[in-house]
Amino acid sequence: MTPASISRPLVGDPFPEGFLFGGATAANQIEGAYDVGGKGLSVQDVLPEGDQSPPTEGPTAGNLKLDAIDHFHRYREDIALFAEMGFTVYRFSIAWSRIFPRGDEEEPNEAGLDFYARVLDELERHGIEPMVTISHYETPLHLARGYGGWGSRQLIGFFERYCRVLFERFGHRVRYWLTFNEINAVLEQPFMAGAIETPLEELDQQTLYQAVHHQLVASARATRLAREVAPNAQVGCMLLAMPIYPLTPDPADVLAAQQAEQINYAFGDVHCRGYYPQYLVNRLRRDGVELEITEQDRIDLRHTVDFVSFSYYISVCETADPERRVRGEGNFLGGVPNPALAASEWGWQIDPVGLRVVLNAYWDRWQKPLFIVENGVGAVDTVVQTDEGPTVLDDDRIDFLHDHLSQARKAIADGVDLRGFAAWGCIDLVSASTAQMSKRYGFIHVDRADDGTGTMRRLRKKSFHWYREVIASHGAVIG
Ligand code: BGP
Repeated sequence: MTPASISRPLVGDPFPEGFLFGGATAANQIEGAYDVGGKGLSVQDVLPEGDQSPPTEGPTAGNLKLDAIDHFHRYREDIALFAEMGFTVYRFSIAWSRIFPRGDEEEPNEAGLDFYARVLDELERHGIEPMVTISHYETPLHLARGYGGWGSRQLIGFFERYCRVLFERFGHRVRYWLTFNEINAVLEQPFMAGAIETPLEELDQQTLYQAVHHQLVASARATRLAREVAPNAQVGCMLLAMPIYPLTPDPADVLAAQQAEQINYAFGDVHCRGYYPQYLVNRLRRDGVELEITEQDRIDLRHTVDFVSFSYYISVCETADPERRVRGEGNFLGGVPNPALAASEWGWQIDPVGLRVVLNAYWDRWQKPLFIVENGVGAVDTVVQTDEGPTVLDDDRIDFLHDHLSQARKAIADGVDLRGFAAWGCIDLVSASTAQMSKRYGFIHVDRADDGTGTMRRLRKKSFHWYREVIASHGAVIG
């Protein structure tokens, strides 16, 4: 990916030409049809409560992801709605277990490939640029239970085989590829993100960081492979971005925040620099972790990414004072709460300026084009009757997205090379952390409740019309 033009916009200018606006989803949160067309089980099919309770033996009634929002059968209708909003990019994931049902087969499942070929047909028909996440918290369950998940080096080979199939089949149709969704999340979510069934409290650092290493090598190998098989493809890493502020100006807090931040930076550093940063090497050594890194691993890691993509929802604080180090309520993404910020209904603190902080920090650090591939707010929505029919008057969601886009635009004016914005959960979907339907992010309402009832009818919310204007004006309506 070549650097953006040297003429950067000034504050108040519209988003740069070619800036992509759209939305993002993940297969396990929208498709449903969990056992249709030869699909195998993924780790999500045994997580009926997200990360709120341990995995079940097999799929159970009440796991909303099994049917999700039935996008598998309604993708045409959904993509037509995205097109109506004017999306120029749509990020979705390919379910690994649709392509390799167990994960360790030699040959792919053609029915699974056919589904995504049809999704791509539809996007092409509407002129929407696809962006594909290769692994979005949906490792085949067999790789978790038969191999110990990403703790096993063998997964690198299985992942590479899966990537080869994707690049060979779709490399000429898909320009933007993301390897692992929120790759740093494995540190907090070993099962969802790393297919490791041992609970975090019982998991030793050695196994955890070895799994991290395997994913980093797999990601680099995917990048290398893309260059061979699909030369027009651009491969990006995908990070969970979460700026960590010092809780107070006490230098001890500033240092604690910096050290906590490094743990997340390490993932981007490896992807962008091609080797482990010294601070991580030293820290692991201090903690008695001895990574098994082969010579070939080191060579593979040198295949650095073309761009950096990330999700952004919240910022958190850190302190050196153990008494004040109390995690906030927000599930999935913890951290010490910031006394200056309000929170969403799920306890996620809302910090638009933090997005500008992240954008500047990432750009300064890595000098790679950036892409915001997730941002939004999970909220309870109420369907109301209006003269134009039923809708959701989601002004809070509009304000949230407006304020974040506004900060993104300011970061561009600061000099950041930002290429696009994909709103998370552009259509209501099943939450990753809580597996609820009621935690809604979409511009499009889906009639399905937490108890699984509902018609699955799609409805345009007020934010649907707002986002259409944002895109039509190429962001000029953003203050
Ligand atoms: C990110 C995940 C997404 C998505 C989002 C919102 O961490 O990449 O899959 O779900 O968070 O989180 P939640 O669904 O828990 O509200």
